[in-house]
Amino acid sequence: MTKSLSKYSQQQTQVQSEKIYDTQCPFCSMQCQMQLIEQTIDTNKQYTARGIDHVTTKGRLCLKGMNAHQHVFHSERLTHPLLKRNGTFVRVSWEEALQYIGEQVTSIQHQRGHHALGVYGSASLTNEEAYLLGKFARVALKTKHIDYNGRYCMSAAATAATQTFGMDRGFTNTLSEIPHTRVMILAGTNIAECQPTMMPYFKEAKENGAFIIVIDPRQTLTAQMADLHLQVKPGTDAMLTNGILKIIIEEQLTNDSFIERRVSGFEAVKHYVTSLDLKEISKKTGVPIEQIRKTAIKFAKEETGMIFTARGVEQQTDGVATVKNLLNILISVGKVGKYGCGYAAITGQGNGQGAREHGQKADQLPGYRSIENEADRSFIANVWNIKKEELPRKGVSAYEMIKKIDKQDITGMLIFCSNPVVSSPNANFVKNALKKLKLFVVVDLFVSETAKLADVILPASSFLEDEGTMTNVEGRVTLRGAAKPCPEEVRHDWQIICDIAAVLGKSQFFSYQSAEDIFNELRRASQGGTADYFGITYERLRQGDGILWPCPKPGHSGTERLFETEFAHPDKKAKMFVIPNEPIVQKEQPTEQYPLFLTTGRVMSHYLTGVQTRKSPALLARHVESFMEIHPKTADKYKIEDRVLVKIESKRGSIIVRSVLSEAMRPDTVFVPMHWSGMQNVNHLVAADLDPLSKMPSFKVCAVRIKPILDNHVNELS
Ligand SMILES: Nc1nc2c(c(=O)[nH]1)N[C@H]1C(S)=C(S)[C@@H](COP(=O)(O)OP(=O)(O)OC[C@H]3O[C@@H](n4cnc5c(=O)[nH]c(N)nc54)[C@H](O)[C@@H]3O)O[C@H]1N2
Ligand SMILES: Nc1nc2c(c(=O)[nH]1)N[C@H]1C(S)=C(S)[C@@H](COP(=O)(O)OP(=O)(O)OC[C@H]3O[C@@H](n4cnc5c(=O)[nH]c(N)nc54)[C@H](O)[C@@H]3O)O[C@H]1N2
Ligand code: SF4
Ligand SMILES: [Mo]
Repeated sequence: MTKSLSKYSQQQTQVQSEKIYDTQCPFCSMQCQMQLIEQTIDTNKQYTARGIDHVTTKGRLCLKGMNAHQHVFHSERLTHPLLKRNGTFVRVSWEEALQYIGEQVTSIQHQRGHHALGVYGSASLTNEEAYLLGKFARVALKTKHIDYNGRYCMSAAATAATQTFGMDRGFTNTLSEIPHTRVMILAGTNIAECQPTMMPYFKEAKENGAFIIVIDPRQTLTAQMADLHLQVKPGTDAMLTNGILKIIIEEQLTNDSFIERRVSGFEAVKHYVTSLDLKEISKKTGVPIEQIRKTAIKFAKEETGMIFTARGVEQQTDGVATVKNLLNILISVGKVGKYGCGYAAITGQGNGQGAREHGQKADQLPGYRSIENEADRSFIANVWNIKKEELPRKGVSAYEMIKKIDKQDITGMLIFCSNPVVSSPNANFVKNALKKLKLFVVVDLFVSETAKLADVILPASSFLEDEGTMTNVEGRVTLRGAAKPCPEEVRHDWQIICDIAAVLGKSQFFSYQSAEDIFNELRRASQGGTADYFGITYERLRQGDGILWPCPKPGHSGTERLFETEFAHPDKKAKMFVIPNEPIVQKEQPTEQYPLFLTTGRVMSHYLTGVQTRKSPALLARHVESFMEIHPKTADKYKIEDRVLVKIESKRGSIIVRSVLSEAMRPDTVFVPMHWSGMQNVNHLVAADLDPLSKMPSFKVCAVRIKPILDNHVNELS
C-alpha cells in the first residue's frame, strides 16, 4: 500500500510541477508587479499571472497584465535573425546579419556621411537600453539622428513641464496622495482603460468626498466616474482652459501670496484672459458657461487639488500650450508642492518616464542634459571617454526623421522596439518613405508591419527575459529581473546594440557584462543632471519597492514631492505663459467635404499597434477588429446602422472599420482606436501637423467623411 502510494505521489510530482517567476507587466506606465506561475502538466506548460504587492500597484493587475505572457510564448515569436534576399526573409546566423549591417553602415557613412544614418528608439526599452541607444547613435554611428516613439507620446507634456516648472517628472507628487485630494481635473486622460490599476486611487478619493472633473469629448469609462464631465469639442482645450483661468482671476480666487513669492508671468496672463469673451469660449468649445464656472470655482476653492493630463490634450498642434495653460491654472491657485496638490502627466509606455530622460531624444544627453550645452557636452564626453568635439549636435524629431528618409537625406535606419508604419501619422507616406531606405534594420519580437519592410530583422528578448530598470508613472525607478532565459538565438536589446557597435570597431565603448554594468554607467552620466539617478543602485532596488528620482547620493531616500520650496528655473519661480485661444498651427477643421471630427485613442484590451496584444488569444477575443464609435443621431444622418462596415476618409487616405453606435460620443465626432493595421489603421487618416514646440503630431483631431459600405459596394473592401 505504502509503496503504491509513494509511486502515485512520485508520478504526481513528475506530471505536475509549479515554478513561480517574479516580473513586471510590460505594458503601461503603472508597471504592475506580478508573478508568472508556470505549471507543467505532462510536458505541457500552462501559465497564469497574479499581482504582487507594491507601493504603486498594490497587488493589482488588469487583464493585459494577466495575459501579457501569451505573446511571449506565441509561435510567431522571432527566434533567430532574418535577412531579406530577393524580397524574401531567410534565416541567417548572427555573424552574417551583423556583418551585413556593418558593411552597409560603413558604405553609407563613406558615401553619404555619418548623418545619413538614423536611430529610432522606444519608451518600452529599459533605462539601460534607452541610455545605451543614445550613446550608440552618438559614439558608434556618430550621427545626430536619433529620436524615439515617446515623441508621439508624452513629448508635449514634457516640454510644458520643463517650460513651466523648469524640469519634467510626470508626477510632481505620488499616487498615494490621490485618495486625500479634494478636487481633481482629468484632462484628456482615460485612466479607466489605459491605467486600470490606478483607478482604485480615484475611487477611494471619491469615497472620501473628492470632486472629479473630466475633460473629454467622449463619455469614457473614466468620465463615468466624474462629478462633472466637460464634453469638449476636440482640439479646443487651450481655449477652454483660458475660460477657467479667466473666472479664477476675475472672481479673485487666485493665491496671491503664492503668486508673489513663487510665480513669474502672472500679470501678462491676467491681462490676456480678462480680455477674452466667455460666451465665445463656451460656443467654440461646446462647454456651457456654468460648467466652466463650476470647474474654476471648485478647483480654486478646495483645500487640495491636482491636475492630470494625457494624450487627449497633448497630442495636438497646441499640446504644449494647452498643458501650460492647465499648469497656469494649477499655479495661479498655488496647488503644487504640498500634500494633495500637484500635476501629473500620466505617462503611457512602461518606461515612458525613464526613456525620456537619458539621451534617446534628438537634443538630449543622459540625465536630461542638453546636447547643445557646452558644460553638458564636456561632462558626458568625459563619461563616454571621447572628445567633446566628437559629440554630434542635436538632430530632428521622429516624424522629421521620416521626412528626411523620404528626401533620402537619411538612407540607413535602425529601429528598436517600435512600429512606426502603424503608429505614425500620415501612415501611407511613412510606409512609402521607409521603403526608400538602403539599409533598414528592425529589432523586434515579431515581424511587425514595420519589420516587414526591413532588410534585417534581429530577434530581441521580451520582458520575461530582459533584466533592467523601468521608471514608472510616478517617477519611481524599479528593477525588473529576468524571469527566464532567452529562447533559442534571441538576444537582449542591449547586447544587440553592443554587437553592432563591435562590428563597427567600437567595442571599447560598448563592453558590458550585464544590464547592471550599463546602469552603473548611466548613474554616473546622470549625476548632477536634472534626472539624477546616481544614488540608485541595483542593490537598493532589489531591497525595496523602487526609488523616486532625483536621488543624488547612495544614502538619499529619493524625492517623493517636487517643488516644495522652489521650482527648477534659475530664479526658483514657476513661469506662467499667455496661451492664445487659437493655436499657431491651424488644426484641421470639419468642412463640407469632410464634415466630422475624428479622434483616436485606445481600448483596454489592446496595447498600441497591437503587435503584442493581437497575439494574445485572451485579449484578442475582447476586440477582434477595430471600430468607429459614432453617435446614433449622426449615424442616422449617414444611414449607418450598428455593426456595419463603414468607409472613413480624410484628405490623406481611407480605412474600413465597423460602426458602434454610442450615446457617449459628441454628435460632431467619431472615434477610432489605434491598435490595428492595414485597412484598419486609423493613421492612414491622421494628419502629420506637428506642435511647433514639442514636434508632437496631431493624433487627436482631423476631419473626415464617412459612408456605409453597402453590399453592392463590396469591391470597396479590396
Ligand atoms: N489599454 C491600453 N492602455 C494603454 C495603452 C494602450 O495602447 N492600451 N497605451 C499606453 C500609452 S503608450 C499611452 S500614451 C497611454 C494613453 O493614455 P490616454 O491618453 O489616457 O489614452 P487615449 O485613449 O489616447 O486618449 C485619452 C482620451 O483623450 C480623449 N480626447 C480625444 N481628443 C481630445 C481632445 O481634443 N480634448 C480632450 N480633452 N480629450 C480628448 C479621448 O476621447 C480619450 O478618452 O495609455 C497607456 N496605456
Ligand atoms: N492615431 C494614433 N496614433 C498613435 C497614438 C494615438 O493615440 N493615436 N499614440 C501614440 C503613442 S502615445 C505611442 S506611445 C506610439 C507607440 O507606437 P509604437 O512604438 O509603434 O507601438 P508598439 O506597438 O508599442 O510597438 C512596439 C514594437 O516593439 C516590439 N517590442 C516589444 N517589446 C520589445 C522589446 O523589449 N524589444 C524590442 N526590440 N522590441 C519589442 C513590439 O513587438 C512592437 O512591434 O503610437 C502613437 N500613435
Ligand atoms: S497594462 Fe498597465 S495597469 Fe494593466 S497590468 Fe500592465 S502595467 Fe498594470
Ligand atoms: Mo504613448
